[in-house]
Amino acid sequence: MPRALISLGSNVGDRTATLTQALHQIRSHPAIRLQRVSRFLATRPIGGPEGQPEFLNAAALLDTTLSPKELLQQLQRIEQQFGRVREVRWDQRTLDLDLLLYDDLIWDDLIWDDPIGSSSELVIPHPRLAWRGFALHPAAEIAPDWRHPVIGSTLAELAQHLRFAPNYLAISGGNAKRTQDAAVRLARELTEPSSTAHHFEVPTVLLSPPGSEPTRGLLESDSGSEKTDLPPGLRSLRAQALALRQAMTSHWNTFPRNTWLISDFWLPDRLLQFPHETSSLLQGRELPDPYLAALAQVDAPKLLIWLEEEPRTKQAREHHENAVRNDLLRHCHRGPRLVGRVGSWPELLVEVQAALEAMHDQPSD
Ligand code: PH2
Ligand code: MG
Ligand code: MG
Repeated sequence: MPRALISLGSNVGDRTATLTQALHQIRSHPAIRLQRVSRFLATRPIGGPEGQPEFLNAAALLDTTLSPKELLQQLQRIEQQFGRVREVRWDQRTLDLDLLLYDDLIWDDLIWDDPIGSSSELVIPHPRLAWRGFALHPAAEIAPDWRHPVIGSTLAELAQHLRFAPNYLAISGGNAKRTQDAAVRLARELTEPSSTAHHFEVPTVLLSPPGSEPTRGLLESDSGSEKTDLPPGLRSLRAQALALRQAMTSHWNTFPRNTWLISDFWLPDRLLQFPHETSSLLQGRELPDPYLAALAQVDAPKLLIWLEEEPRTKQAREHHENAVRNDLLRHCHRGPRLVGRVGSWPELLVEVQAALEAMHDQPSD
């Protein structure tokens, strides 16, 4: 029987009673068997209008013969019974029930070319699960070994990542001008006190000017121990890894741990400039060990911002460069990824702000 993982949230009225009654409703559905329920976790409201009350969040593990779409409809029916009205995005609510995972299904209307009617909000896995502590921690409590089908890590590993990865945000966009713009704008707008409910200190932004070799000095100073017959892509990757590592060290020697470091590049993207060396990736093989070792020199970003061209058509996804990018992603990133559409800046800013807030304070038990 298929299994599903759902999240529950409430921040209006008697939250404990609401979650308890909602679980009772779920349990009494003939096609659902409720297997496990997490503890109820009090969480700070993330995103949406200011001044909302605190949330109570939980997760539940089910067996069900309902399809994902049928299950979503059931969840929405229960939300309505508790007087849920959808007007403002991320507004306070009596009850929110979200479908997080359904077996190892990857369901995205863009991939399936199915608009899924009015329920186009059905994207599985839930696109924000991996960076939202209020959803991930209860989920990892009851299903630690469930492997996220897109990211490839278990929920326990993702929860660890969220707790312990340093506050480093990398931007990948396949185009240096674009990622640089995004890094500069993000740093500016995130630190602007008036523009955000939550004020972020983002004191370090690492920029790699288009066409420049930001790590030349390091490459030379390292050349004594570096074999010169190494493939150029590997040399370049190693050099940039060293530079990034040095920048990270100096950032966290200078600033508190909760400040963010942003880079306008994602280290593995460097390999896109060396298509001959990376052709093995496209054939579905593993990235060779020396490359993995170079990448392992630096901490993974806590969040990867993944800029994509508009429109995200099937053809664009299958385009050669995207294919290599997607291969790199599969091989090199085991953390959350926020997909941003190039050219829709306000939406991206709102998403990133909410994501940073959601990652900011993690329960430590
Ligand atoms: N849900 C949201 C937005 N923000 N914040 C908390 N703490 N808990 C939630 O469940 C929640 C939220 C959108 O569904
Ligand atoms: Mg929700
Ligand atoms: Mg919802």
